[in-house]
Amino acid sequence: MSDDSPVSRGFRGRRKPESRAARVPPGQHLVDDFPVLSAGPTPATSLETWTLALQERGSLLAKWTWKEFNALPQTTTIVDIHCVTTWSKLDTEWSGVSFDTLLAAAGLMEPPATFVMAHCDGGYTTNLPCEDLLGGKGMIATHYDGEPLAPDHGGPARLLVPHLYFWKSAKWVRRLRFMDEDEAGFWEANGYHMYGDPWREQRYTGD
Ligand SMILES: Nc1nc2c(c(=O)[nH]1)N[C@H]1C(S)=C(S)[C@@H](COP(=O)(O)O)O[C@H]1N2
Ligand SMILES: [Mo]
Repeated sequence: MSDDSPVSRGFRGRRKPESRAARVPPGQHLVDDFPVLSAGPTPATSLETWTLALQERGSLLAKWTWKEFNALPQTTTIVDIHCVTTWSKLDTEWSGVSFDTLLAAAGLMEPPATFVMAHCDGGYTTNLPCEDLLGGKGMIATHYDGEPLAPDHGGPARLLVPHLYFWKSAKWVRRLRFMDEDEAGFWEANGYHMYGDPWREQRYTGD
């Protein structure tokens, strides 16, 4: 179809708003600001003592200091995020280290277990299938919109798993603990869904 065809022009004209709406999961609405949702106070962690660890059954698989972590290959991604409290935000830009890169840096060919629990400063936890972090689907983000991640949004580093409800994107993450069986994290033990797919509206236990 040629570029000056009225059919093509009309199609493109309608397409943009439609495609934005198509990116909003059921029961969600778009916001332009970036709300802060935290179950407790924002912890203050010194970059001198910050470490990120991979752990399995009580044993340490790998650990990076802030300096070591930032020397790992970095990736940038632009994704839509969906909070269970019904706000969604399109085209958010994040940089950091993908879970794939982290595994490789730890000398692991694949995750050593089926599930993972993210542990954070302040005590927050959330559980995920490892599969949901693979293939570029999950990362440890240190930058938002080209700037170091603000403390309220999880700085210095947070998990980012945008295809699941945003409570799975653990702020101030410090440790990923591999688990053979799925265990409930903080919100999951308080009535939220174990998986949390926004496209299937898996908000609460039983959804
Ligand atoms: N450590 C920690 N991570 C957390 C939370 C929290 O309370 N503590 N809240 C979760 C919830 S419910 C949401 S919606 C997002 C909010 O991230 P934001 O404050 O950057 O918007 O962080 C998630 N990660
Ligand atoms: Mo949330």
